[in-house]
Amino acid sequence: MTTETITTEESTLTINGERLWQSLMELAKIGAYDDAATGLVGINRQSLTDEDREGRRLVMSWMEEAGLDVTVDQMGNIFGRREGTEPSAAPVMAGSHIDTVATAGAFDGCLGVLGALELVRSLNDAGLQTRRPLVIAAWTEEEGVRFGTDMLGSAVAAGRLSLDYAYDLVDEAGLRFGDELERIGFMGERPVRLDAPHAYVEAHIEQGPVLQQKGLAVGVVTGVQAISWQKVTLHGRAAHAGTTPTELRVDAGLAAAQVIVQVRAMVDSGLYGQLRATVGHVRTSPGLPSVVPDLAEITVDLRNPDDALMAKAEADLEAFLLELPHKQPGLRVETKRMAKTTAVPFSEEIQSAIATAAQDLGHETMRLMSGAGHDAQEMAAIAPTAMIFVRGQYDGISHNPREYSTPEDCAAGINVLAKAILQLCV
Ligand code: HGY
Ligand code: MN
Ligand code: MN
Repeated sequence: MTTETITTEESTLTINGERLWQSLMELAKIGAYDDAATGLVGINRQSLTDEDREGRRLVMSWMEEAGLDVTVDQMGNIFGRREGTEPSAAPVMAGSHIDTVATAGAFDGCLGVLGALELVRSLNDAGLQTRRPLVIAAWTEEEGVRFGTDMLGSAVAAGRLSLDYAYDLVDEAGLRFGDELERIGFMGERPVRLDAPHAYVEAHIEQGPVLQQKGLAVGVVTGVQAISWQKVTLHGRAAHAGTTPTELRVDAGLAAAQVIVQVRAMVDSGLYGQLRATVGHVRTSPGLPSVVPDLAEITVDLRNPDDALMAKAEADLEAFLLELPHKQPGLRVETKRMAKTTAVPFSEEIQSAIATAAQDLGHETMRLMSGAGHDAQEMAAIAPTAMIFVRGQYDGISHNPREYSTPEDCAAGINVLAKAILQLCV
């Protein structure tokens, strides 16, 4: 088949929505489990697990079938490169992640990686070549739920975090990131520090209710809000739940509950702008009905679009934690930073490339900020970057097996990605 180079920004390519959907459903089979809470099939493909290795191998085989030059870097980030007519030109990059939380749906991250792959497949079908090279990325440990720091692979590639920091992270079972990366065979040779691409565009399911409420299939993402994750460990004293007088108790479970109530009170106070807060992980020990817990381990996830108000929330939470031992003498409080990212604005230029692409394809869009963290926020540090959101159904629920977008909306979002990328590749 002859290849024709795409030379004008008016070029339009229609992706194969059916093939995209098939690939999404195929990848979703890896890590599938019966979710008791929803009665649906969920996905648990946490990073560097055997399931993740299987998913990685499948996506790499698809990249190779599409003729991409596939490389893996020192963080296990996977890259597929499609050469352009000008190999020395800085590439345009598109991608996301294929690792999932433990109770995931089929779209978070995967839509961005498989959507970029569908663009390549469609370029191949059309016999088209771009001037700039095109690179697809699948980033390691975007979710952060196994090793405790989110956007890990892209943060090291873009230079915010070090390889040593990442390698020494450990999971709940004490398994070290670097060892697990070695174990699954994805500690690649490619140096992890990325040369700045010409641009980076990430398509992602919105994971929130806004596009559905507005009746829009596609949104243009203006940036990402600040994220703060910390682990708080409360040390009390184990004692008999019946014989020990209340005034002699040092109840770690009570202290954990006080923190959970406090973070919601901070949100409701209105003193921290659009603060969002969740204590997602709670573990008490020994976890027995007749024993006052001597240990409680919780995680505190704070989100805020305003860095100054995030800092105020973190400082006020720290002050509250310091007060806890005065409420229960003998209580000891330990905190450990897990993740911290500032609010990140996306490139106006890339946002308008996306908005123009959507408009040319007849899609009405809106600009919205991302409530979730994404690899794009790391790439924004080294290249003009923005994101495309695809409407989610059921109030945009995500990090839950109910996460869903329609084949039509997925195709719409990836057609916009294709058009925006082609404009940027010229
Ligand atoms: O937590 C987040 O915002 C993202 O899903 N890692
Ligand atoms: Mn994601
Ligand atoms: Mn996620």
